[in-house]
Amino acid sequence: MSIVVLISGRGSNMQALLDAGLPVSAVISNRGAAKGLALAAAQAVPTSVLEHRDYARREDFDAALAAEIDRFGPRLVVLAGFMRILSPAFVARYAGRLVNIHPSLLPAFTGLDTHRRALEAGVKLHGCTVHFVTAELDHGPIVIQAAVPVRAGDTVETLAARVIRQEHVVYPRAVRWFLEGRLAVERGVVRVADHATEAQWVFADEA
Ligand code: NHR
Ligand code: GAR
Repeated sequence: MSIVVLISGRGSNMQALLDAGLPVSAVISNRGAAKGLALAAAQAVPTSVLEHRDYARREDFDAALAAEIDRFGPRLVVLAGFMRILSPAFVARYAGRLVNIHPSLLPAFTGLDTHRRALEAGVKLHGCTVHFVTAELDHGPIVIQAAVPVRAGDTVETLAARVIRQEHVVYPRAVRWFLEGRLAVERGVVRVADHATEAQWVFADEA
């Protein structure tokens, strides 16, 4: 009943999952330089690195990644700041047990550089979304969202800092729901069984 976490960088979402006591059996990065690897190792979590540049084709990388994940037999695969688009074959292999956290209120601002684009668009609410991963980038069923205000004078850095605090709130909650077997997807809509106290949304009107 474990999870494998895929990272590319800092690993603060990975850390939030560990801090929540969730059963992380391995952390895998596509970049040997990812800071999160050292964080995981310091907590005795097994780590591995598969440099995507070592693979000629995207499908070759994805096949090697799947083989590495499967060594740990996880119930759920969690993308936490993982920056490689995954092929349809990879997504199909983990259908219904692969989740991502995206730094925007989807379906707005799919893709990269979300905070800059949100500021340029002048939106007044921004946030993050945990979603099941499907072959279409950032379009899978939505598990939970957190909204934060966009404040006058915000920069990419101040806005990103406000959003990531909420990422660390909603991602552990979503993963725990999954492991408790409480998530159901019906016609693309995710519902949580028996969540009298925990909502599928967060508003955070704070610094
Ligand atoms: N794969 C699929 N099939 N579907 C999704 O929804 C995915 C996915 C892989 C990653 C995370 C994601 C995000 O939350 C994610 C969702 C990377 C890129 C990207 O363009 C886009 C979205 C996301 C992650 N990556 C470039 C690539 O060529 C590389 C960029 C880089 O290395 O810095 O893969 O936004
Ligand atoms: C997070 O903000 C996450 O939502 C975002 O990258 C950051 C990773 O931080 N993910 C993406 O942009 C995916 N394309 P972390 O490494 O500290 O968790």
